[in-house]
Amino acid sequence: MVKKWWKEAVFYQIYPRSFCDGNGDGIGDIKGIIGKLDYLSRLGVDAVWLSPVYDSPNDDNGYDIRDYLKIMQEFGTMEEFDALLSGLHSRGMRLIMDLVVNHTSDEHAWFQEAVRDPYGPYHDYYLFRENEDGREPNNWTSFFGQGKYGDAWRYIPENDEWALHLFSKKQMDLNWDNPRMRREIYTMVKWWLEKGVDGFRLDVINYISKEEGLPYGNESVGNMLGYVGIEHYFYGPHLHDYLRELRCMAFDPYEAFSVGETPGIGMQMGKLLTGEDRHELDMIFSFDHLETPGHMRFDEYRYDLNYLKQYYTEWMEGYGNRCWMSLFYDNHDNPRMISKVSDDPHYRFAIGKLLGMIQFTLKGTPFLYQGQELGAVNVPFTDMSQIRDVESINLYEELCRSMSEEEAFRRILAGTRDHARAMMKWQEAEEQKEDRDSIYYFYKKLIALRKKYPALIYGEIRITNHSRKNLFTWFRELDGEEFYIECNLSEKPLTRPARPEGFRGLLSSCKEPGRLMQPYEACLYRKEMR
Ligand code: ISL
Ligand code: CA
Repeated sequence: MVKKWWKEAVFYQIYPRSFCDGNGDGIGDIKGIIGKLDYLSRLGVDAVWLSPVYDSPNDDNGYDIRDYLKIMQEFGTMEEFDALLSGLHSRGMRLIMDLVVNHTSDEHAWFQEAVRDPYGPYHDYYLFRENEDGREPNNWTSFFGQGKYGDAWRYIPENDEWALHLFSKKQMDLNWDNPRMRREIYTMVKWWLEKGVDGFRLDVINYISKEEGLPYGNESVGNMLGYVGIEHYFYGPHLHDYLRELRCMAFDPYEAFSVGETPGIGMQMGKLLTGEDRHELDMIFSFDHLETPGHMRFDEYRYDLNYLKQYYTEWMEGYGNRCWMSLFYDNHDNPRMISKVSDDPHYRFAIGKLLGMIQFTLKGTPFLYQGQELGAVNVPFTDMSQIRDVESINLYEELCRSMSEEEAFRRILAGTRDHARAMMKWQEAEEQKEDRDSIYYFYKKLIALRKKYPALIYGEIRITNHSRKNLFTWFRELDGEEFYIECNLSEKPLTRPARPEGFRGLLSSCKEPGRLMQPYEACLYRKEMR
């Protein structure tokens, strides 16, 4: 197993808008983050993934970039960014930026120029198609649209043509088949690496290569997944080539780290993207564990942790020794995992600790999302007027065409990304820091143990009790050092399995582990060395 800093690191995702407000205008900012660096460092964080802080009109909270080389005014200045970077580095932490290069804002200079001069070089930076019969060039639907035929296309009246946007109508897809465009991206990436940033999280990076000719989408695939056309770009023909080029031209000279956001890619394609000798990505985020099969994010249902066991078992046993996995539950695009499992506040901390135990002792790199270390749960929204997210707002409008407003709101409440975008609760963080039974304290201990024992990072993993419902157990082993982990995945007490010989308790989510495992109890044991 090749050793890498990013395999050993604990990452922490910051969504700047809602992390910490440093100047009192109610919006999180870079100054606020700087003020919390000691908090992060004390928790044991090794690297921060910063969601976009670039100049943006905020149609999609910064995932619509107007200028890659400027800082969003609300978030601060480039001087403050530099101070953030050096503040992290001086504490021994690293910084990875969000790289959003599947699309830019329609307010980006490239797009403006592309529209101004349809015969100029920038026109081919995007995916324009001529208007033929007043109809969209194909039937693709956008992720943030209203599911109507061809709503991934925006009509550009200036030139009587259409432009592709897989996300909001202000997020225009870039044409990765244009080498000049690609070179400009590499130059921009190197500009940030030159500053000293340590790598990138690559937004929807598996969508960048679209099938030639942008063929019509299969409607039955569309009905199944909710999006028409996806089979023509979620794993496009030049994806591997473009990733290799990006790595070789921009990342490698700086030894930059990369983690790709790759919705829908699955384990086998994931292997091709992350195989150690393939020179594409270091890691990916796969999302198939975030909803149980048969459910979508906007369904009201309860998540069964037995599915999480099944998912992780498959990846732990099948991903192989040449790939390295990312481990996460929460991010800025999803409701909180604790709430998916149970909305009963009584179980909040138990579930939070259980999730932490799994995340920090399976084989892979944990990514925390701000607030997860406090056991953050969903927000009790009561009305659409409290919802800010472009995805939810558009979906609500679409749903209201086929159901009552109450029903539509219930669905938005189940899945809205705004659950994760509520302000970080700093008062609560202070309280939890003082409380040895808190989830914060538990996470801090887990992180410390993971740092202390390389077996918890590089050790072989062996899962046991495969077919026992509600029980998830596994061993980690490296150079004779052994650990055993046992988890109750349910709300019911569970007979504790016999403890393997010679193991002694190291950390438990409940005060005194007895004959019965408590609801959602999680324990870590270490083999006594003789
Ligand atoms: O693909 C999807 C559904 O199958 C979407 O959920 C998609 O994966 C997701 O929205 C992509 O997220 C990323 O890109 C978006 C941005 O809004 C998100 O915040 C970002 O994480 C567009 O840039
Ligand atoms: Ca502010």
